[in-house]
Amino acid sequence: MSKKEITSKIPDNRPADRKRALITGITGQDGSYLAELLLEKGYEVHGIKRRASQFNTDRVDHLYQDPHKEEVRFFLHYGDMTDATNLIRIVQETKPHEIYNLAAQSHVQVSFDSPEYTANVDALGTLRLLEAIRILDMEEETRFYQASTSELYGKVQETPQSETTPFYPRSPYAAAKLYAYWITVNYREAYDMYACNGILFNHESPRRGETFVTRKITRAVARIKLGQQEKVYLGNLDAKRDWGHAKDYVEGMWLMLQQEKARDLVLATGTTTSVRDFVDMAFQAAEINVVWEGEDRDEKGYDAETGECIVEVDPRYYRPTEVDLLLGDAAKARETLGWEPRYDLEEMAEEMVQSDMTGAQKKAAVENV
Ligand code: NDP
Ligand code: GDR
Repeated sequence: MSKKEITSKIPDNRPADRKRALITGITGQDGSYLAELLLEKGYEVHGIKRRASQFNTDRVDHLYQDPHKEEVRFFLHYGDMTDATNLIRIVQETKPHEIYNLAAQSHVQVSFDSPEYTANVDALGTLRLLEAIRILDMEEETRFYQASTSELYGKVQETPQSETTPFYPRSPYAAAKLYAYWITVNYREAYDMYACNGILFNHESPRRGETFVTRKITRAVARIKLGQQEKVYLGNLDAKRDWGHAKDYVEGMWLMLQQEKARDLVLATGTTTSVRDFVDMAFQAAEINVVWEGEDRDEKGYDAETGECIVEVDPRYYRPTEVDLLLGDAAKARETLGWEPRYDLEEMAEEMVQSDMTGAQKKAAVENV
């Protein structure tokens, strides 16, 4: 056996006509749903995972296939968006027809603490991957999807926001994603690549990271309901977001790579909701009466009767510059892809609360053993 055969994880007997996809960020919320979707469609799916001191593949563990068996279609490769040679090797070995670049330091608030790292991963990481395709002469055979974001709109210029709305980034995260957006457009124009941006508005699910606001809220609802937590501290309750379900959005990503011509498209629900209203929705799903404190005490009916407070504003969660209002117009995606979101927000809030309730119960059961 040659050294090459030992280090490569990919069997050489794979069918040549099978579609191959490479997903960066496969261990994240969107990566895990996209991997499920592509496997269902018959793809061979390759994903990049980071080395960590503990297992970090929870979201895709159910997709794991024993590499010793025949007909394996799911592969994970160690890698990092900051490591160009590693990316080149993975692209070379996997020879993907489609690359979905979902890897990112994706937390807006964290990007104010780690701006340089965020730029390295989110902006330069995208460049590294595009260059890998070019260095390997794969421009004609490989299609590229870039996970762009409604954060690009930032400071409100107009609503609803569409493909023609000017960008005004309001965080190091958004500024890095702005570079990634334009370098994707530039590689499409300069090298005739099929490369496109999905400008996706916020999308959530039970798999959403625990520190994003919807999940932070639904997790707190579950823990408060079960008596494991007393209250939840939040930042700006007036921010409004166009929240959809991640399952709908990964389908849009796939559709964007199946068109005749690459184009940049907005995916959004067309409805916006404040953080405050999402709090109400989530607590209602668990039949808990919300009691507010802090800045909202007077205005929002602090419950003097019970005296309990379960939601409090803590300015430490305020951002140096905030994106006040996101509301997307996905008419172009509807028209060109036939894409429509299927989930509504209330339904999703309920699903998230239920899932967090199950998780909290399981954890309590384990701790009580
Ligand atoms: P997550 O934060 O859940 O997942 C991010 C993924 O990127 C994880 O797999 C993470 O790995 C990986 N990652 C982070 N840093 C690196 C690195 N240096 N090298 C390799 N991989 C890395 O994000 P989502 O799934 O929610 O979002 C997917 C993409 O879509 C992101 O690019 C995000 O910015 C963008 N986006 C998300 C929206 C949303 O509402 N969810 C809306 C618009 C855009 P690990 O698990 O090891 O941390
Ligand atoms: P966002 O998501 O910044 O829109 O980025 P997040 O859920 O972090 O914040 C949404 C809004 O809620 C306000 N907020 C809080 N946010 C957090 N995280 N924690 C709090 O306690 C809290 N209290 C109020 C925020 O100020 C903000 O206005 C997400 C990410 O997935 C990005 O990667 C993606 O590009 C965009 O969505 C579209």
